[in-house]
Amino acid sequence: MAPTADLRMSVAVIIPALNEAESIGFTVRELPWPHIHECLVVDNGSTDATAQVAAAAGARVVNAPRGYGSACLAGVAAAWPECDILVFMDGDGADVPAHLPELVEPIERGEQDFVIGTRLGGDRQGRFRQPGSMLGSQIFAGWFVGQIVRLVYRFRYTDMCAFRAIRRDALASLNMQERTYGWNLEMQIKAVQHRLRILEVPVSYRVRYGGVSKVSGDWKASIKAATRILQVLVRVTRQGKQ
Ligand SMILES: Nc1nc2c(ncn2[C@@H]2O[C@H](COP(=O)(O)OP(=O)(O)OP(=O)(O)O)[C@@H](O)[C@H]2O)c(=O)[nH]1
Ligand SMILES: [Mg+2]
Repeated sequence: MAPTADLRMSVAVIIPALNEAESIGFTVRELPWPHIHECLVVDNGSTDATAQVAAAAGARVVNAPRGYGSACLAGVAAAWPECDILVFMDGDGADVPAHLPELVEPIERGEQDFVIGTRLGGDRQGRFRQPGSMLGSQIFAGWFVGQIVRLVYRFRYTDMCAFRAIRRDALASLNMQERTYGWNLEMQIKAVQHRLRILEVPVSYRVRYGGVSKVSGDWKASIKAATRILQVLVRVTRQGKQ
């Protein structure tokens, strides 16, 4: 990617949200608005007032077919053309959007193409991980995947944090395929395969603001997500760069 500094890059924040009426208003309002051009909340079939609450808080709401990856892809497609940095984060209030400038600025300075949060930064730089915000299985999954990617590609991730920023043209070059929970991992592996300049930044992480977990709090959904993540790990590493 072009190693040029462009301090006028526009940022779109993309938030996949499924039945997050209790949290999405807080999440959207908490964004550091002076740093962003627009916020897209991607709703796919919420049966609560997610869309209305998000719109009232200042987001543009778009709809997508079911699935976390489908929601992210729909957000990418809908982002205004002038937005050249895309930030992804969850809609449950767990991510701390005050860190957004730290994710975005290395890209604006032309130093990185992909900057990903890690929730395992301990209390480095005043970061915190609220007790109960991450299950042991989530920490293990990030570690395990990090080890496999390191063995295959000699690049070490410590987490599969959903809070991340990427140059829009770099993301387009990855040709993302995943429509469900493997989306985050597919992006990480393909970023390494495509030799993007990648930086992990420690971020804080909280217990969700309200509402019900779609993944970690439900063991059936957790098994489904873990299976999907493993499938993506095998598929994307076996296929190699495409
Ligand atoms: N659009 C869309 N969003 C989804 C879907 N599944 C989950 N989400 C959103 O993806 C984000 C992550 O899901 P969570 O339920 O927070 O998963 P989690 O972080 O493992 O669980 P918690 O520990 O409760 O936070 C949230 O913003 C969800 O609303 C989906 O199928 N479509
Ligand atoms: Mg969550």
